Amino acid sequence: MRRLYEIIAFGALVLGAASLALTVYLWVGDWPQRTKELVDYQRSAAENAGRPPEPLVSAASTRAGESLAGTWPAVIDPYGRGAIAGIAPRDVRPETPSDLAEFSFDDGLTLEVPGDWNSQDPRLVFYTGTVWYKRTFEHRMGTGKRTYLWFGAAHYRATVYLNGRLLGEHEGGFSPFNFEVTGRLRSGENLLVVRVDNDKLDGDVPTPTTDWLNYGGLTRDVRLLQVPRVFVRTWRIGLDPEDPGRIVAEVVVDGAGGPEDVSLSIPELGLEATGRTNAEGIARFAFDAGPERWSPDHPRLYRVEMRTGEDVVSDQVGFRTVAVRGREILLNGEPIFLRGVSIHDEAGHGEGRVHSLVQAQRILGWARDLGCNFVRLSHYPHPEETVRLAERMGLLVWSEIPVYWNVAFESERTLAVAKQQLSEMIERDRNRAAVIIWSIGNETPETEARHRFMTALAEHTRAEDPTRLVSAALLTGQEALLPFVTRYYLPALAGIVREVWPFRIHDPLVDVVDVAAVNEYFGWYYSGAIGFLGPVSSHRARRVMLDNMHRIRIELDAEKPLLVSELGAGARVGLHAPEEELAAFSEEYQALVYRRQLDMLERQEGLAGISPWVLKDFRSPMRMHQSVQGYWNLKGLVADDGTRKPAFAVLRDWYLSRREREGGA
Ligand code: GCB
Repeated sequence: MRRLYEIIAFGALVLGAASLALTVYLWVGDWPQRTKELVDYQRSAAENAGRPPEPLVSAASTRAGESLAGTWPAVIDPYGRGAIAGIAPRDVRPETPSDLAEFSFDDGLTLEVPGDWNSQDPRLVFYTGTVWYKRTFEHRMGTGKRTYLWFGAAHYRATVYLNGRLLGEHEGGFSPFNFEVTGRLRSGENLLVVRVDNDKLDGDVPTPTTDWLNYGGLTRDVRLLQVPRVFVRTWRIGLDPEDPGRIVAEVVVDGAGGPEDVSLSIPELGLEATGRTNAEGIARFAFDAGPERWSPDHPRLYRVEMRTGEDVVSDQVGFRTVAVRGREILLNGEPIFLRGVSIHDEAGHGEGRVHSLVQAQRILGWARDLGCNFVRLSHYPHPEETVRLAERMGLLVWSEIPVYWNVAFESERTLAVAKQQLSEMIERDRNRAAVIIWSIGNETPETEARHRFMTALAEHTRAEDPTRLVSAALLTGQEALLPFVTRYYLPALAGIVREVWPFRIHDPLVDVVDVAAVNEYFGWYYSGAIGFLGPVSSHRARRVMLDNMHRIRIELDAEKPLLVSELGAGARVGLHAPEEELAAFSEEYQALVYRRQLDMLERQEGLAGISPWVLKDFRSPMRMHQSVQGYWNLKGLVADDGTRKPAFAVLRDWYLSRREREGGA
């Protein structure tokens, strides 16, 4: 018996020693290179799975560093298999003819970065899933510097690998994010691999179903940023909402061991001050100042310069106030009517998502020609360049997160994802004077869970930025439509026409927001549906609606500014029919709808502005009438190639006459 114990004890000892030796070998052993890489990869995958990016470095395009834009080898991976054994992340290649490889970046697809993948390869037009991107770059170690790997946006999930190791992940397709890579770069060649997955789940923001194309990829620039050890990471600067005779600023310093001196100057105003960071790394400033106000008439920007230690960074900042008073929106204390248009982030000319200044100029140039002083950048944050350009052009901006239609309102995770997207949008654009409205969503159907969710988002927005207005584009659901149809529209179809047709919005979200924004489609869906389902012909249903549209009044339960955030009709360029035919998708019908809608809105009380749907036709898999729509939503005032439809001139004339009446740009 004793002998048996001895044998067991000895066996256990040998086993223990062997495992210890193996462990030591695994950590520090002289592995064959390939095995070591695999172990390093596996270790990083275990350690960094789900690791979020570091806090955002502001104004990345103004920072020293280099853009990694260019042509990147890429692999389409519909089943998401490339991560097995780190094959794709490590760019494993066969070394001998006998090596079996079932993945390779070489001699296959390449994609331009920045750019969505859908517009670059016919196989990817409607693709949903994973694409692997690869980029190698040379790096020379700078001493005393920190390096960040910055992405303008990756849609929808990005998993980032540097030199065969997982760095971390980011969820949300429209905001910038960055990983600090100081100490992780090699001198010489570095390997960057990014897995981008545009497959969305029901709990994501947005959900898989949207009325726009699910553009995937590294849609915005990718950069390496170099900053000193201690640097100005972000700032907020603007007029004090409590006392607009003062400019207040907060500068956030990263990497400081203790208090740091920070100076802030606005040379054109002769202002300069030095402050010290507090325990959170924040230095605060306040100046008595009377800068020229930023407005659409006068989009004045001032250069603001911030310094700490070796770091100098500057921004172009406009100063203005925005507030509501009763049913008015006030800009710099004066009521302003928002002559707007809704815009999707598409460049036109078949170029997919906007990723250059030239493209942003094209799109915003059309809005400018339309006579706009306002753009609704729907339904998600557009590129930073677009917002900055709008600011230089004097266009006010509505910026939105993609809480679109029916997201998982009951889910805590979904709320967290939506809040993160809000925070990232606000963090990026909080110093843009042009942005006056943060929108927390679009057409969310009224339920209690949705109300809790949206209320939490509104509170979150105000906590992050108390200086702007909060809104959400409301869905005119059954509560508004049913009484309208049964009391006014159906009787009119039967020949009983009432003088005024109230359209009352009861949505409790109106109480939560600062500006009540309503999407309405009297000239398109509402009359179209009656004609389709009801006892009258579509032609008659449309005729009666159009002839009575001037009677419609949108009513709110609250004394708040009303913005008609969508209205419109579809038209295909080249599709003509006499106006009396009321032919869906004809250019004439769209123009008629605009005329009647504007006639109605001219009489609307408490109207603070409009942003019709939509500036340009845009790709949408929901639009399946193949010979007419061909997977495009055709409600644009211009076609994708910029051809103007007659409705463009209708809206422009109205805007120009309003501008004349109201004054201003
Ligand atoms: C809406 C949505 C927008 C759609 C539009 C349409 O109400 O907000 O995203 O594209 O209607 O064309 O139906």
